[in-house]
Amino acid sequence: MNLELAKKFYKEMLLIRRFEERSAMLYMEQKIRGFLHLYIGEEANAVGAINAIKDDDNVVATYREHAHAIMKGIEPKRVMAELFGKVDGTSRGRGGSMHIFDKKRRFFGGYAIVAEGLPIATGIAFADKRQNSDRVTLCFFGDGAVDEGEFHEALNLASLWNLPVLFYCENNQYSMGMPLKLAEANPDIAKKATSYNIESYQIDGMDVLNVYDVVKKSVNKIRETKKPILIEAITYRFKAHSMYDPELYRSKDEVEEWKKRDPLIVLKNHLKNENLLEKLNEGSIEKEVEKIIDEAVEFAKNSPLEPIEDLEKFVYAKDIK
Ligand SMILES: Cc1ncc(C[n+]2csc(CCOP(=O)(O)OP(=O)(O)O)c2C)c(N)n1
Ligand SMILES: [Mg+2]
Repeated sequence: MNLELAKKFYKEMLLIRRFEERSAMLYMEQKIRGFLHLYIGEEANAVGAINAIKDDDNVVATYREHAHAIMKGIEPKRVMAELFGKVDGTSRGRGGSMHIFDKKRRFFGGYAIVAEGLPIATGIAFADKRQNSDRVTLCFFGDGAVDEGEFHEALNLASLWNLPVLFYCENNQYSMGMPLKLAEANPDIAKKATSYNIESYQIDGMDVLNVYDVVKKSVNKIRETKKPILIEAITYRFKAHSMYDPELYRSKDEVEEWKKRDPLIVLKNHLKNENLLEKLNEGSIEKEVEKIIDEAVEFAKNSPLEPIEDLEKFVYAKDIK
């Protein structure tokens, strides 16, 4: 195992965990308003997958996207400012939690509509292909998106036109309160790719090292062949769907069972098995992470609201640099 990489992944997963926990607290204090969907439990996916692509590659995500934005290189303080609705946020505070976007970092959203990112990712890959670029588009979506026509349309066109997209399904087994097995005639999502002549893999989405390896190989292959691949990562969200969900559709025992496979624990177990756990320095990583989160919150609190006279700016593309 590469110890430096494992340490990096641990720190990044912890950063996301603490970012989300703090966001929930700030939501209760009404510093953050609107919708808020937490990624706690699913960290291995954004961390493993985005570490396996290049800076210049594209990422498209869902409304549960704080982690993906941070992993794509957007500073946590700018993501936090967006959650606060402040002008230093990535979308000047106009989008909030579900609409993080950063063209320079090639982070193309943040979408409130289920499955909205899939056709957009396909379109971005189409543009890259026409410009003879080497980029790959990594498109995250939930198991709920598979119920939508957009999933099937996007997969069909990406395959037909040989587009460089990695479709990455974060199968946390629920779409709000709807269990996957009650929504899909065939809940095997990876298998659905076969109908579109797309290669696919079902993987353990709680193991960051595994996610990193499979995505790395898949992205290399996509760059070479220009054909899409689909990955279905089996994962779990430890918290409610959003801040308004009383979680009546699953038992506490089920949640506790999944917590035994917390991605932070899974990674620590890998280190333990190789007698490397004491080299992790958990305490100092925790302190470093705490500092980043404190600074992000301070920055967001101090950032102003957008002045009212700017309201008509950035409505049309001509205002966007
Ligand atoms: C087209 C559309 N239909 C319904 C909704 C309401 N809705 C918001 S989140 C959600 C669940 C989606 O679940 P999934 O894709 O599995 O993502 P997860 O929340 O589990 O990450 C639904 C149905 C929506 N936003 N868009
Ligand atoms: Mg889901």
